[in-house]
Amino acid sequence: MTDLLADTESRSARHADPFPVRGMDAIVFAVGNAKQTAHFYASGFGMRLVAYSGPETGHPDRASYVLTSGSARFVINGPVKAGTELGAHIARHGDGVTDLAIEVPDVHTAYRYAVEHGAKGLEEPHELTDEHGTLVRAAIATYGETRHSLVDRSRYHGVYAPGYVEREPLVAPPAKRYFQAVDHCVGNVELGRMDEWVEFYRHVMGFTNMAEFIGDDIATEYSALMSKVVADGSRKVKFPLNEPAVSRRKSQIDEYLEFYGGPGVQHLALATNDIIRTVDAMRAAGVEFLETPDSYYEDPELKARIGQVRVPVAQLQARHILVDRDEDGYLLQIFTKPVQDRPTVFFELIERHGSLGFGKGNFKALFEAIEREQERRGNL
Ligand code: TYF
Ligand code: FE
Repeated sequence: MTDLLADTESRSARHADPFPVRGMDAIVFAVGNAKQTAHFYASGFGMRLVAYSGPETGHPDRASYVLTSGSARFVINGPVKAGTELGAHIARHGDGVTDLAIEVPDVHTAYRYAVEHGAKGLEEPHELTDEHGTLVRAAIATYGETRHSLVDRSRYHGVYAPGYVEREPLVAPPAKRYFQAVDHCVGNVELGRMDEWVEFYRHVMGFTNMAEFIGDDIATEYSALMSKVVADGSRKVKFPLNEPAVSRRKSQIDEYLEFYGGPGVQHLALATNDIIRTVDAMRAAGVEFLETPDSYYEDPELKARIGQVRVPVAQLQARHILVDRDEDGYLLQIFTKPVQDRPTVFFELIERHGSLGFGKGNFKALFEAIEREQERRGNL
């Protein structure tokens, strides 16, 4: 009996998550013109503007717009005067992502664990309080000038955070949201540094490797990049990491690193449960997607590989939606073109039906589509 208990205890200790997370809290963007970017995510991505902070609310240096779609939250920050650090960040990188904020049950414990395991602390745990409750925050550094804020909002009931006011939508949100969650957030790091960053997430946050990766073989054949995926114990937070691979062509990751001025967030995947409707709505609103040649859909191999999916292949083909199947199920996915003039940040829409992967079967078609765009820009 005692033995059995001891055994159960050691087993649960072994399986205890060293860094429990609740999910992504927010994707924080730094942009030159927050008002116009907020409009883009409202009109193009169907997001609802819910909160605002800026000069009118006691922040003379910046404007911040908070938009949501289901559990996904974007915070758009832009400078409102000359000479700010935010403005200098934008001068260095262009518009981009500054913070992949993670919601945790206990900020103090998470921050201490991360710093003790080698993270650089950027903000010690601190409380922010207003009439809606208390929010706890801290922040650690990750690749490039990107950070992970750690946020506990379990005792906060306001619309976003102290210092923000509720704000009515700019554009009437669509009757049905276009996406309901952030599926994964991808970082680009320098040549030869991917494994260091995988180790960083393993040590600092207790994340583990997921099965999907792009190794040397695929890299030299067609992708010009290598990739590994780390995730928290519950798989709610998934961070693929890319590095350029040496190949005959200039890697899309090198193009990113050159135009962003260093490592940073490359793409954000948004989970939808109706990719057909979402792509139609976003395209109608002017969002541009990568194109996939008809040969992808006409390949007899495709039908054999994917089997039966919820819509006829013709409907996917008409919209350039990609499809992949693995042992757990299938997924539908599509990629936008970069959402700013620099070839840096882009989005993915993903509709999962069992598959936990990232579209391994589509890597070739996807990377060919990305390279066609790179060539059009004169960067190949
Ligand atoms: O997140 C992923 O792994 C997929 C595939 O530069 C991918 O979306 C990987 C690397 C890349 C673009 C897409
Ligand atoms: Fe992805």
